Amino acid sequence: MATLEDISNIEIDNKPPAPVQNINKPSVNRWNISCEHFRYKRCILVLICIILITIIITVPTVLVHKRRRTTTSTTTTTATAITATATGATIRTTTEVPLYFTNTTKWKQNGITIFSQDDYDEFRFDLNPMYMDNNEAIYLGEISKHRVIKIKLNAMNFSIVADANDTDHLRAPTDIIVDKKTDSIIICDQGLRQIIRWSRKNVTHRDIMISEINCNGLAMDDKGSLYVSDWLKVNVSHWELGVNNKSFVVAGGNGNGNNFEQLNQPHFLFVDKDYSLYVVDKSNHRVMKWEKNATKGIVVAGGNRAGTNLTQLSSPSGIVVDHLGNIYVTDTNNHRVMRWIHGAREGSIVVGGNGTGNETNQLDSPSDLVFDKHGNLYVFDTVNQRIQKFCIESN
Ligand SMILES: *[C@@H]1O[C@H](CO)[C@@H](O)[C@H](O)[C@H]1NC(C)=O
Ligand SMILES: *[C@@H]1O[C@H](CO)[C@@H](O)[C@H](O)[C@H]1NC(C)=O
Ligand SMILES: *[C@@H]1O[C@H](CO)[C@@H](O)[C@H](O)[C@H]1NC(C)=O
Ligand SMILES: *[C@@H]1O[C@H](CO)[C@@H](O)[C@H](O)[C@H]1NC(C)=O
Ligand SMILES: *[C@@H]1O[C@H](CO)[C@@H](O)[C@H](O)[C@H]1NC(C)=O
Ligand SMILES: *[C@@H]1O[C@H](CO)[C@@H](O)[C@H](O)[C@H]1NC(C)=O
Ligand SMILES: *[C@@H]1O[C@H](CO)[C@@H](O)[C@H](O)[C@H]1NC(C)=O
Ligand SMILES: *[C@@H]1O[C@H](CO)[C@@H](O)[C@H](O)[C@H]1NC(C)=O
Ligand SMILES: *[C@@H]1O[C@H](CO)[C@@H](O)[C@H](O)[C@H]1NC(C)=O
Ligand SMILES: CC(=O)N[C@H]1CO[C@H](CO)[C@@H](O)[C@@H]1O
Repeated sequence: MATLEDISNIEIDNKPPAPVQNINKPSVNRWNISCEHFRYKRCILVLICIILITIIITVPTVLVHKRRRTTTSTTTTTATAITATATGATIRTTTEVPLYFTNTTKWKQNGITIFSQDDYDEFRFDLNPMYMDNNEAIYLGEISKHRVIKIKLNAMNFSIVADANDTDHLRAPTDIIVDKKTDSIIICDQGLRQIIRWSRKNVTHRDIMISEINCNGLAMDDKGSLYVSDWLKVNVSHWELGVNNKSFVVAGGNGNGNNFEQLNQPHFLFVDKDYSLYVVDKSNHRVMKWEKNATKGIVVAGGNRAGTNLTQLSSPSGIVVDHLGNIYVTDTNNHRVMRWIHGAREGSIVVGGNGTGNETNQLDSPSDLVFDKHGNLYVFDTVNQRIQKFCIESN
């Protein structure tokens, strides 16, 4: 039996029949390109440490009251900054978001391909979902391959965590979450109309958590409650599993439409620390925010029909919301990633927006997005069948 150790070390031989592939393609060099800011940041950290040590050594000897006060304030500020960086990715809702993003954080416009699905020989348009796990690996749901693969961020290898050529167990994973408490992957299995929990310790151990649901997207809050978007019922339901299996509608549920209490193709979801739910309302080309217990949503991005203006989105899919309430959304049919500052009437382009194509500054129908703890952005670039990494440039 495969254990967690096996999976995380990618010990292929000990796993049940799961094809593991190594990508030995030219991307080896690209993979090893680290973002320059890392080195820069590290240098700054080292400098700060040196300064701190110097200060600590100097302060007791120089007993000038005023100077000591200045030193104290410097130390406090630095310590806060370091803490913020260290705890950057601890608040976990749908995905991990660094806490130090500002209204003007920028990313390099040219992406690095860290993974590509070279083995496909036909055109596919799967809005594959991603999940960032502990900044060490990205889980990618491959919808038409009926499986979830784990891509390690520091190596060229990737492993298939939940293989499902056996379509009795997994068919079309449209969204994924890693649940650390139970050490499992929770998969929205649209093909089999269920939410399943797949153990990472024992890959043959699976539980059906919710059945008969036409799930599109998934989110989990810090209490472990699940939120599931249902494209057919056009609602998002909230589930407290294990306790009483109680569920209730938290968004939509009023049929297809574009009123504030309606949705049209609810897709990916995000829950923030106040339990506000962000729903990518795909066919309304907008993002809705449903505050806890709200009976209708608020348009927080798009909502001006499909189009390419900065006030518009066109069939958006992926979403991440940072601690400022700024929204990052993949504007799929505009081939770009947008940021909508909290309360803004229009968005700004984060990356892409240079037409369709496979150049490094282009995207072609991006589906999902995730960030690592350094703030680097990863986008699943659907038609190009690759994951692009965009290094953070400035904060
Ligand atoms: C799953 O399907 C792929 C492609 O059809 C094949 O290469 C692979 O060997 C299959 N794996 C298993 C375990 O059957
Ligand atoms: C970021 O933008 C929001 C909305 O415009 C504003 O309220 C906030 O003060 C800005 N934050 C900073 C640090 O500029
Ligand atoms: C990839 O995996 C192979 C065997 O599974 C191993 O020999 C190799 O060192 C791994 N490469 C990296 C970069 O981890
Ligand atoms: C793994 O899970 C399967 C199915 O639940 C079970 O039959 C098997 O005993 C488990 N193996 C281990 C080592 O726990
Ligand atoms: C909740 O649902 C799960 C899966 O259907 C089931 O195994 C469990 O017994 C249920 N628990 C309660 C309290 O109904
Ligand atoms: C909302 O979705 C759930 C799960 O699919 C379903 O059971 C329920 O009937 C729906 N409710 C409404 C009001 O649409
Ligand atoms: C939301 O509703 C629940 C019961 O449905 C209630 O216990 C809770 O206090 C409400 N929260 C707010 C913020 O109104
Ligand atoms: C897009 O913006 C331009 C310039 O601001 C404006 O002329 C045009 O009407 C806008 N289009 C739509 C569909 O809003
Ligand atoms: C990029 O697109 C061009 C034009 O469509 C094509 O010729 C080329 O093979 C593509 N490159 C890759 C790496 O797919
Ligand atoms: C809209 C637009 O032109 N976006 C970007 C295209 O790519 C270059 C870099 O190659 C960026 O500078 C643009 O902002």
